[in-house]
Amino acid sequence: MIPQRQDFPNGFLFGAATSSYQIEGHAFGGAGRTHWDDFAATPGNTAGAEDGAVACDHYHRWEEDLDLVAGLGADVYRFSTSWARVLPEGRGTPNPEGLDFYDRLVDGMLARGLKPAATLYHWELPSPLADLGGWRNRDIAKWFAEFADVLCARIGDRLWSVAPINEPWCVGWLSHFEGHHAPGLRDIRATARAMHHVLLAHGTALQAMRARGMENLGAVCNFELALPATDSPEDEAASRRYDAIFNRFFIEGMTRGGYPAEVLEGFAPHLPQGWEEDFTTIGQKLDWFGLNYYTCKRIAARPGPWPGYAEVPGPLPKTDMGWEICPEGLHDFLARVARDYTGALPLYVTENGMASTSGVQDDDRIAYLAAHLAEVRRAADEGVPVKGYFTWSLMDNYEWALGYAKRFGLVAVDRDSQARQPKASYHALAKAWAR
Ligand code: IFM
Repeated sequence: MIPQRQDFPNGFLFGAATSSYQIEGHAFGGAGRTHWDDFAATPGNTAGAEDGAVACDHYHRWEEDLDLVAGLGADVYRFSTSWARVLPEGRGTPNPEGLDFYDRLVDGMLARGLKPAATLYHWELPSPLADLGGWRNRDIAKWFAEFADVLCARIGDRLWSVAPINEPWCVGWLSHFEGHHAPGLRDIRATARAMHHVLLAHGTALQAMRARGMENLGAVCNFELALPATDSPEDEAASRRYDAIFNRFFIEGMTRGGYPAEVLEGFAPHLPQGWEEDFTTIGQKLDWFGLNYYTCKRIAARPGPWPGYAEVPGPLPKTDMGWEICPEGLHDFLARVARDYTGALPLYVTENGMASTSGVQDDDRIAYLAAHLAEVRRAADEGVPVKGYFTWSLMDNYEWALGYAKRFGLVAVDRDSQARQPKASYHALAKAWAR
């Protein structure tokens, strides 16, 4: 059974999360081209060459979608804003339709009693900025702060919280080292620069928002429990390297003013000149910290160049992503982040959920959510300052390189008619979150 609202500390917030490119329909409303449009248009990069041109048509159906969030009993709705919808060229003249859209959306949340929790960037880089090197170009920190300023001049007065960038690991490593996400590079120098510039842009955007007097500004990183495939010293060292790249690089940049030695082993020759001087900007004050958590990974040593590891299959039941279901990892990360990095700062689980093929009778998703919420509750009971939980995702949507086949939603979306149908998990959460 899903733990109930009353099982959590007073004032604990529940919500659902989505992102702009995954649901809005980027062909609508004068949005500019993004590097995801380019990536998807290149054969072999996304399942069925699918892209976010139409997605869930949220651009036109946002009122119905916000009604669904409200019907869930949610307190807060985590959404993201598309840089290319607001600034089609990435810089310069804003798209009035784009700003109007986010203005309506935020007012729509407030009208339904939902707190708007914005993420400024959830991966749709404007193509004209990609042409200039995208995240490899240090100037992106300036461009991103300009975007933050233009957007927040319009809606910043009504946002409950803001995080500049969703999952820096995906923006940096997954997209520039593994090549699975746009821009699809496999290049260590590009990766080192992108990962550093993501943090720099996080800092400049926070500065721009603070200059506007905005509050409740945070950061959202993803975490994966790294487990050595065997107890050999080689596998243990490999899993420490995985942990340092995935789980430590970004949070240590933000909170400790440096990078883990295990990452510098590979990155030192490739980081941009003067990177050590950037931590004053990167280490801006945070009001909260968000953790996205889905799974654990088994890591084995592999011969070859740094980082010298490979993921190997583990024994636990898996979601439709092939990800092992490992709920205690969520508890462990909440406790670890508070203990090692953020102390008394409020923590939020900003994403957690599963892809499933079970359609609207998604008992597997109910079990997944129940198990993970129980771990959040365990952490809260132990005194970890976790203050809220968002599930990913409100509705089935564009799962990036995997297209529309991977279904994370509490609400099913018919790909032809765009009809929304709440699943059993939606009803179960609505019952658990009732006030
Ligand atoms: O769909 C993604 C989301 O965009 C970022 N976090 C993980 C989700 C599931 O893969």
